[in-house]
Amino acid sequence: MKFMKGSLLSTIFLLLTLVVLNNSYALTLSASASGELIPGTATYPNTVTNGDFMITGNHIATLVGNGIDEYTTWVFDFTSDTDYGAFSATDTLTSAWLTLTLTPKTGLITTDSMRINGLPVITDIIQSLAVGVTTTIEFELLTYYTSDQIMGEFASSVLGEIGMFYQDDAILSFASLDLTTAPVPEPATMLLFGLGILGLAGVSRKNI
Ligand SMILES: [Ca+2]
Ligand SMILES: [Ca+2]
Repeated sequence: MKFMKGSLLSTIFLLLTLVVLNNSYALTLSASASGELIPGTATYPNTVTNGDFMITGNHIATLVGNGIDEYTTWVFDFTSDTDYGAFSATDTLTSAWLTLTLTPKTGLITTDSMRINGLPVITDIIQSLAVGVTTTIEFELLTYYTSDQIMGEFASSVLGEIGMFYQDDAILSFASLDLTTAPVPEPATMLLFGLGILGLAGVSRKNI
């Protein structure tokens, strides 16, 4: 009975250790884009390149780069993250944390929206921002999209890149996205687990 108790405690300890080890394998990939608070301007159909952001106008609002009635696109490129090689598009995301610094330029910010390319628009956290004030907002994209939706864009077109779209009454000067995947058992952890079991078996044999 005494041995049984010891063995049980060892097993619990081993399992707890594995939980801790597993958690340490959660991966976060980060990508960012940045540009000037006041970009250059152009006349439609010309576009404005503002650092990592591309600004496009339209045939009605032909002044491009003033932050009024225009589209901003950019790409989050995760391929240069040092953990990119260990990251798999088939993993499940536990977080997709977006940070956006933007300056609304007209009262029509109340109709603005953003999205990951091909996914539904996000509007609620943008539309009440103050005009003329540079604001940084941060939020969890998993509130709006599923892990599969985000990873679908991550894997489609160019692997490791997520295309973004914003319209239409603000200048974007910074954006970043941190993708965190669920921890998964690694071969090293499984080996440790196997050794642990062997160790327990050894202890029990000695005690018998
Ligand atoms: Ca414009
Ligand atoms: Ca608008």
